[in-house]
Amino acid sequence: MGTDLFTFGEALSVFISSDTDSVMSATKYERVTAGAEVNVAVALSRLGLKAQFFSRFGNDQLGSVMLADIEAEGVDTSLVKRVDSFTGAMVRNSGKSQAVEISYLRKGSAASTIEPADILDSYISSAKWLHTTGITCAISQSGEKTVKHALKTARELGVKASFDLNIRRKLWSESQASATLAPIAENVELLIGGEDEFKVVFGDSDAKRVLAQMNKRGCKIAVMTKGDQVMRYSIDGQYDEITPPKVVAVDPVGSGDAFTGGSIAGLLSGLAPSDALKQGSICGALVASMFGDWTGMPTGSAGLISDELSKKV
Ligand code: KDG
Repeated sequence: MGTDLFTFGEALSVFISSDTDSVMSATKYERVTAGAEVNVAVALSRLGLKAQFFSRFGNDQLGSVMLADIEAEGVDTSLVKRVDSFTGAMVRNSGKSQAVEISYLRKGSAASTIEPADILDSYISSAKWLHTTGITCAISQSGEKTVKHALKTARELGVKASFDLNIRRKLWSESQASATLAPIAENVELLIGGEDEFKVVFGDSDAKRVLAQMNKRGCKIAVMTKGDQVMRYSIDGQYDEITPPKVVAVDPVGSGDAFTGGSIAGLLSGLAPSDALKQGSICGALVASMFGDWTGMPTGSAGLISDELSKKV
């Protein structure tokens, strides 16, 4: 049976300090499951589409509980491999009273051993859309090779793909990110990056200029986000902007993935690209208004949020 989305990457257990807003003083933590690609898979599933997530998880309890969390969201994890390693994690403060500071426990993790042979052509050919990110390129060389392999396969098979630059500065330097990601960020249906990420990868944060350049590189829909501020985009050379809905932002982590997931779902459901991006921006704002990477992600059907919700937000 086919799926709407196939995506892969590293899922993490995120430990968020709950008694104080600093890892330096906290003694209590809440654990949630997250990770950029799995967040996108959950977004599509919440909107009533079929999403399949692949990764390598360790043979450990964290791996088991995270898989249970992802499956509880209706995401298909049947292709996942369990390997003799540990499942990655991230520790952070809540960000209620100060900036979010993160630490990773992921170098050498199970997911960092993902390799091209893990992604069979049939995983991609049975999907309508492939989503990948720069994070998988940063976690290991085999991760980078796997992203390149999957995007190439999608192109050969005529499956639409998206790529989110998603630079994680704790995983690699800006010069490494630029050298690796610039050649990958081309010929995809949807390219997403933050203003600062375009600056790092392409040396240019002038939205009109750099987004037009992305269209010329074969990225049909190129989007430049800037947190909760105006989002700039260019579709086949046509530049425009969207002002995201205003919400009380509680936890912005995960909102970019909700934007991406909401936009992909809209595109798959047949919305015009600008309307799909508007739906994405509503999803992103709602996720930022609640704690956790996907807690605030709205539900919907056939890839669409309800009319009521889109009018209300
Ligand atoms: O996009 C949200 C992610 O940043 C978060 O879930 C953790 O995947 C993550 C990462 O690599 O930082």
